[in-house]
Amino acid sequence: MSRAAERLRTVIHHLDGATATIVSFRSVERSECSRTYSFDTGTLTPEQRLFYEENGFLLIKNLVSETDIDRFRYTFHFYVMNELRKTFIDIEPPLIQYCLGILKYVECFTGPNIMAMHTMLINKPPDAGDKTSRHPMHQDLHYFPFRPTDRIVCAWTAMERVTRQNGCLVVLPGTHKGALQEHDYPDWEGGVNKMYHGVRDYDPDHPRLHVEMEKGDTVFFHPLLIHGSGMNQTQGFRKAISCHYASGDCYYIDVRGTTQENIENEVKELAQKKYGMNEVAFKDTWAFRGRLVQGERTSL
Ligand SMILES: O=C(O)CCC(=O)C(=O)O
Repeated sequence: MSRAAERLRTVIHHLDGATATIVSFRSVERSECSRTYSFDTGTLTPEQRLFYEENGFLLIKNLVSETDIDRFRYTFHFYVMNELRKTFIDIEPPLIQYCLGILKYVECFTGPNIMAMHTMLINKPPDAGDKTSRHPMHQDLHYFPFRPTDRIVCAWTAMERVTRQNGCLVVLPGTHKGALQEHDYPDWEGGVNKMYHGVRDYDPDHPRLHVEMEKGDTVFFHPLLIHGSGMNQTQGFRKAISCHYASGDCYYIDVRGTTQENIENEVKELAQKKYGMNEVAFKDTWAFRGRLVQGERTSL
């Protein structure tokens, strides 16, 4: 057996051993020695699991069909047109269909009980020359008042060919093994987007990868993975659809006094301004959006 194959076998054996020792998800996060980022459900190959364990992301080619993507795209277009005319249209059903369609993969990261916490159709505009179409390097966990970290995953699907030219995702492989870092608005000339916080300090020499994708390709990534996206230098809107999932066994935490306090305050301010909600808690803004999509929920 080659050294690489032997190493793969050892790591997978270790991962599955660790998975078998899981008593509850809470105990996994508290016990560093049994930390694992994926489950053996039979969907991912050992190589794919190992890749995710080591890099914090995994690209699955051609996961969402062209027909489905075109349907999401059409609904989005219809939604925007109706928004302009101030007519209400429910965009939820197609987005939920997206969330439901990829659960076989999602459960490899969350386990069998799955909540869809946040679904987005990301319509990245052509850059107007001020570089505001960039998304600063960040960790998604900054926005989440729930844990454990390793049972949260983002799925991000390209709705068209996504390249460096139109602002593909950029990831720093392996950074999911680090801690949640301080985030704030980047010191960029030109301008920044509301709530687009970035990691204050990260190693500028850390290897970075531009994740170029074809329509329907989907990348799954860990909430501590440092990632962002570049400028859209084309004339078109670059479209992607994404969903953040969490295990139904995740639980809310109080982020007061942590690095997440700044985003909590900003979200509360927005809820006050936009909806006149004075007493809304950060976790309520998530509880309101989260939906059970498979299995059971215990506390989210
Ligand atoms: O779609 C993009 O440009 C970036 C998305 C992203 O980083 C996120 O949603 O966390």
